Amino acid sequence: MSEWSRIVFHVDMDAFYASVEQRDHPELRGKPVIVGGPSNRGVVSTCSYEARVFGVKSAMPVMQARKLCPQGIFVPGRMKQYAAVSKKLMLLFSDFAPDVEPLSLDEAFLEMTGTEPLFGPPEKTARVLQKRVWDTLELHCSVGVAPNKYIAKVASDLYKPRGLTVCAPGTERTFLAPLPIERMWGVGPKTVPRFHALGLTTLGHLQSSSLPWLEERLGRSLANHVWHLANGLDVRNVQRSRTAKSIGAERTYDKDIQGRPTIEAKLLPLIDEIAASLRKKGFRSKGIRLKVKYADFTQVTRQLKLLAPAQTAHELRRALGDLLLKIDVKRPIRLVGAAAFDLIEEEAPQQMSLLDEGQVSEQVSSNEERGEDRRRHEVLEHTLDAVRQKFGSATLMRGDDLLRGGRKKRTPRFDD
Ligand code: TTP
Ligand code: MG
Repeated sequence: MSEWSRIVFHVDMDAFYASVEQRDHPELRGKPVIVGGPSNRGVVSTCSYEARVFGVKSAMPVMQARKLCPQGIFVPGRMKQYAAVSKKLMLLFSDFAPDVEPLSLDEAFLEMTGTEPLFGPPEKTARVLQKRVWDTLELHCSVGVAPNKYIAKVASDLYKPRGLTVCAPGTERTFLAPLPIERMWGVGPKTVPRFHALGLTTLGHLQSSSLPWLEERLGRSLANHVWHLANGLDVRNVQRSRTAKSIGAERTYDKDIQGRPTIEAKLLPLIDEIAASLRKKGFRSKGIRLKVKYADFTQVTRQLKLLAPAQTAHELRRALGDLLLKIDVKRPIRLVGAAAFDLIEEEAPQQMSLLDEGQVSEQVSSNEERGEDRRRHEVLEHTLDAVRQKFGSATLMRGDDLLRGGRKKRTPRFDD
């Protein structure tokens, strides 16, 4: 059996913005590339490792970087491109891990616990991941492999670029002991002197201090934080990506459709799909969007903010019913789509919001009535999810689905 009861990867791209520039502009490869504002007044975002040997660093004024590295090639940043690369990167990570927690554009935690039977030992998997990142994106990354998030994050940064650093279970304290106090999470340049004044310059010093002694000198909260981490104790979970911005569904039809009843009928299964996906992923949506592409390929979208964050088909249907009033349903339509956006995690406290500007006026009704109605439908639809999961999706149909099957002529309506 494996010695690893928990495996966390932290992956961080090497000289991210600068490497993307070198990748996209081959003439920059092997050169000291400094990404920063176009004027001398800006600061350096990052620089290639070739520029780092001159002492150039992130957040340094461009003026200073020019002095340190006169031969440096200064390029303005292209945020859109970095964001696009980041998206591909995070997608690639999700091939390896069920839970990916992005920390910024170029770094993420991957929960790798339980992946050994599939991928083999974590060190080997980390190498495969590095190779996959290179083969797919032509970029290098460094990986930290550890039994928890804190150590994984420290590890990925230790031997850059192209580093692979493993801290095996049972070696946490010896791994951390020699590291300087600056490696502690949450200890910035302003706090470092407080530790130094107490003679604490390494994580090992924290390990050999007693918790009450630290609490007395640093306060309870900071003392507990640093003592636990220095001893390699970190139980925080990798939080699944919150990058989902919207959940949508759309269909293109062989024959154009038109008229409100037909469009409503076509929207119903899409709404069910979106609502089920919201519940499955643990989101509520604060906005809903309707998209229609007409036969002549012109596209119209209409959206509104919801009175309260929603995750039932019932609520989405009402909102989309309001949005349908805002489009021309008489013109032939080739595509209909809907999307829930502005997503929040399910646990987030729910508040009845006041109407936002631009909200459809028909939504105004008694908040209390709506709240009760919403809760009833949530319970109902969650129950349907559970029954469907257990007995299959054909087990339960809404009344309108049954009607559709039974009496062909009747078209289901949103207000059924
Ligand atoms: P980092 O991962 O901190 O830096 P890096 O990827 O450039 O270099 P390495 O990890 O190999 O040390 O940050 C990721 C990107 O975030 C970086 O490419 C540019 C941007 N960034 C800034 O814009 N300003 C900053 O002060 C820092 C630190 C980063
Ligand atoms: Mg980086």
